[in-house]
Amino acid sequence: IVWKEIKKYEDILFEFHEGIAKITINRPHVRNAFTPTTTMEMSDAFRISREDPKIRVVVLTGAGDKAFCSGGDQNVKGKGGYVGPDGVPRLNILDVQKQIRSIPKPVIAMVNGFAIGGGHVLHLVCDLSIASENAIFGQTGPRVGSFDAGLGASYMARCIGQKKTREIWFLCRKYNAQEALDMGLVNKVVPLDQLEEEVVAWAKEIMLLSPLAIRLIKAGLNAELDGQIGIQELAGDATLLYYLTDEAQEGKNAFLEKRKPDFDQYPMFP
Ligand code: 2NE
Repeated sequence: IVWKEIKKYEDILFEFHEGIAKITINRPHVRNAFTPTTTMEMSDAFRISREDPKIRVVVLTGAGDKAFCSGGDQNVKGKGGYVGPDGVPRLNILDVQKQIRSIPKPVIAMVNGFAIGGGHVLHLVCDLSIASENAIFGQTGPRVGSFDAGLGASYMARCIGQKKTREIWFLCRKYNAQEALDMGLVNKVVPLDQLEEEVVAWAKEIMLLSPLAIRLIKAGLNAELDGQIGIQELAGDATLLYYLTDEAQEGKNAFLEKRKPDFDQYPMFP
C-alpha cells in the first residue's frame, strides 16, 4: 500500500491512499506517547480529514511494531497537565477524543501494539478497532497519578459493560488481543503483518456504502450517548439534508424575492 504525504508535522505522519487518511503517532522511542504538540497536530489532521471531501475514512495508528499509543508522555507531565513548548499545562487529548467522535466519517483504530492509558482511550473512542495479535490493552492511570473518568470510563462501560470497565480501571491489568476481542473492545484480531491490509480492506468495504447513511448512523449512535451535543450534531445533519430540498430553497427564495413562500407545492409525508 503506497501512502502519499498530506502534510508534514513534527510528531505525526499524515498520509493518504485511495480515500483513506492515515494519522500515525510517530514517537516510537516512547511507545508513541503524546505531548501537547502531538495532540495539536492530531487535531489539525482530523480537522483537515473532516474538511477534505476526498477523505472518506480515517485510520489512526502508531509508528513501529510495538505500540499504538502509550498515553500521555510522562516526561512532560507537569502540575496541571502535559506541558508543551509554550510552558502551558494542557489535557488537549480530550479535544482529539471529541473530534474522533464528531467527525462525520468512520475512524478506524489500527492497534499495532500497546494501547495503554490515554492511548487505550484513543482506540476506544474510534468507531472500529482492528488489532494485531501482539496488541496489549489496559489503563494505568491510578498507578501513575492520572485517570480519564470521561469517555475513558463511561464510553468504555457502554462498550464492554460496567463490571469489565471497573475491573480494567480498578486493577490496571493488561489484556491481550484475544481477551480484548472476547470482551468486545476490538472488532477483529489479525497477525501484525496483515494488519494494514485488513484495515484498508475494511475501509474500502465501508467506502462502497452510502457516505450520508454512514454519517447519519454515526451521528445517531453518538446522539444516544452524548446528550444535547449529540442531538445537536444529529440535528445538524438533518438540517444539512433539509437544505438540499426544494422546500427549503423556496423559503430562502421567497425571502429574497420579497414574496410569501408557497410551501403547499411540496409533498407531505405520513
Ligand atoms: C507501554 C508500556 C506497557 C510498554 O512497555 P515496554 O516494556 O514494551 O517498554 P518500556 O521499556 O516500558 O518503554 C520503552 C520506552 O518508552 C518510554 C519508556 O520510559 C522507555 O523509555 P527508555 O527507558 O527507553 O528511555 N515510555 C513508554 N511509555 C511512556 C509514556 N507514556 N511516557 C513517557 N515515556 C514512555 C510501558 O512503557 C508503560 O506502561 N508506559 C507507561 C504508560 C502510562 O502510564 N501512560 C500514561 C497513562 S495516563 C494517560 O495517558 C492519560 C490519562 O490517564 C488521562 C488523560 C490523558 C492521558
